[in-house]
Amino acid sequence: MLATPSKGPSIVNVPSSVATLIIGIAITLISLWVGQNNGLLPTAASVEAAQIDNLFNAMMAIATGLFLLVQGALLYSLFAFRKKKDDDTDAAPVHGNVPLEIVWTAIPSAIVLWLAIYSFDVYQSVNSGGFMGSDHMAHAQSKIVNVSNQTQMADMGSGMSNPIDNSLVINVKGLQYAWLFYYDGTDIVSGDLHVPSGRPVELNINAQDVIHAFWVPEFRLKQDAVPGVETHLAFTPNKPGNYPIICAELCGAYHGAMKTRVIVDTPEDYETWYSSRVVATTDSSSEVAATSNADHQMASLTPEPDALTDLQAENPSVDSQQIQALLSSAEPLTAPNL
Ligand SMILES: [Cu+2]
Repeated sequence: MLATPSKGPSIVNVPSSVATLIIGIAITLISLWVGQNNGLLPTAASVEAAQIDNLFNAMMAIATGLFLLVQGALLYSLFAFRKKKDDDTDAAPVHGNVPLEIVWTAIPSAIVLWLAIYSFDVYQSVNSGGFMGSDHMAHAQSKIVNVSNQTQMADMGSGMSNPIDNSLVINVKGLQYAWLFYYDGTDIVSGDLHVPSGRPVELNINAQDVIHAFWVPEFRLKQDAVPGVETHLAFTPNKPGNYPIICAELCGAYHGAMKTRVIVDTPEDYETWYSSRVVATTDSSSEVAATSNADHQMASLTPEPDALTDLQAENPSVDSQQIQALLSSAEPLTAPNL
C-alpha cells in the first residue's frame, strides 16, 4: 500500500521553470528592498550605529525573503491543491525527499552561521571603537575588584586614565528612578548627558539600588547598570540633537518614568555648556564639592517642588538639583507615566 518510496526531485516539483525563476528573482528583489527601506530604526546618531543598522537590515532582508517564501508556498498550496469536489480519494503517499531535506537544512544552517559570524564581527568592531577587547576586559576586571574593595561611589570622582586619547569619560549612576552623570575629573553632576559630537565617549556605568539598563536607541547601544559592578559603554556621537535615554530593565514601580536625555552638542556648544557648569559648580562648591561621596552630595541638595514639571516639560536645563528634587519628593510621579 505504501510501497512507493521517495523518488527524490520527481515527487516534489523542484523549481526549474521560468515562472519559478521569475518568482525567485522577485522575492529576492523585494527582500533586498525591504532590508534597505524598512524604516524601523530611529535616527542613527553614533558612528557605531551604521554597523548595527547594516546587520539589522541584512537580517530584515533574510526574514522578508523567508516570510514571502513560506507564506507564498502556503497560499499557493491552499488553492492549487484544494480538494476537488466529490473527490474522496487519498492523497499520494509522500515519504520524504532526501535532496530536498539536505537543501532545506543546509541553506538555513549557512544563513545562521553567516549571521553568527557577521554579528560577532560587528559586536567586536563596535566595542573596539571604545575600550572593550581583551585589554578592556582586564580593565573591567580590575574595576570590579576596586569596587568591591572600596566604597562604591567614592572612587568615581577621582581622575581615571583615559583608555583612549581624547575620550570623554563620564561615570553614570542609575538609581530609582533617574540617571546621574558625573563628569570624570570634574565636580560636574548632571541629570542630562551632554556630549560633544565627534569625540569618543566612555561611560562607566553603575547602579545604586537595583539593576537598571542604560539604553539610547539612537546610538544603538544598551548596557546593564548593576549595583556593585561597573559596566562600560563606548561610542562616538556624530549627529547633534536630543535623544532619549531610557531605562530598559524593569526596576520598580516608576520604571516607566526613568527617562532622561542625551544632548549631542556641537563641540562649540559643548564647550559653552561645560564652562557654564564648571562656573556653576565652583559657585556652589561649598555645597556640592565638599564631599566626594555622591550620596552625601545628593542629600545636601535642596528639593524644588516643581522639578518634575520641569522634567516633563523637557526643560533643557534640568540639572542634578532637579533630579534630586524628583527623588526626594514624596509623590512626584503621576500614573500616566507608568
Ligand atoms: Cu531603572
